[in-house]
Amino acid sequence: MENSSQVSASELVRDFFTDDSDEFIDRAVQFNQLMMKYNSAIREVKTKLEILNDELSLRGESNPIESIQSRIKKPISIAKKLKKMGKPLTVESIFENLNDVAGIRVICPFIEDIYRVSEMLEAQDDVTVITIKDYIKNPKPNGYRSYHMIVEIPVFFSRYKQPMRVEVQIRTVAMDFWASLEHQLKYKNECPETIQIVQELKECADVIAQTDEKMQQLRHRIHCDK
Ligand code: 0O2
Repeated sequence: MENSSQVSASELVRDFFTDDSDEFIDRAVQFNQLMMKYNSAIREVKTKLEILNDELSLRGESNPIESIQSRIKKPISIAKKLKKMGKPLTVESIFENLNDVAGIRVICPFIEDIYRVSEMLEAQDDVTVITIKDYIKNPKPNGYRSYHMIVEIPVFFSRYKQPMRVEVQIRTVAMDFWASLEHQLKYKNECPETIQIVQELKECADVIAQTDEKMQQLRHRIHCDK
């Protein structure tokens, strides 16, 4: 039995949460709902990719996908990006202005697998390609290579469907190895070594590009392809 001197949970909540906190909770709920939608979109695109990989494998063709990773952008990174863009920090603004809250990284063995995967994804009825950035044909000056797609897919909820955008980065094992190390530079303070490191990373990127090409040629020769 509740002691009359004890404050009930509902009273405590009522006293603790002011009008301001109602708004805070409302926004937090909206933010969580949006992140749930991005998570659902990731699951849909990931499943599509896994099905394609399984199907090709059953047909006796080599798997074009080595592995798939995914992530939801962290709130701090979302806030930094919106601030940099000069956009408001609201749930509506996240949905309208950011294309990479939901991110999928697809790692392929060979360069030709990257284009095969992207074509198969693009060919699906419910996938709309919003943008493509081909940093393999047009590498960044620092040597970064990868194939980026922003795709939109409808996600079905209990009472409605919503088109959600997902960033898909497709790259070879070697490109991924390079990008992972290079990405660490972003979080390091400049030091006297930085210029030299940037130059050596560019050299590594060039070696990796040649190696990716060579491995693909060798694969063709092993399978006696024309
Ligand atoms: P994080 O921490 O990986 O999320 P946009 O997203 O189109 O508004 P941008 O930068 O024009 O902005 O898009 P782009 O060029 O397609 O790059 C998006 C993502 O690709 C980056 O996300 C990185 O993950 C990756 N990327 C692009 N350039 C480089 C690079 O030079 N080195 C490495 N290691 N990764 C790169 P974020 O949000 O910058 O970072």
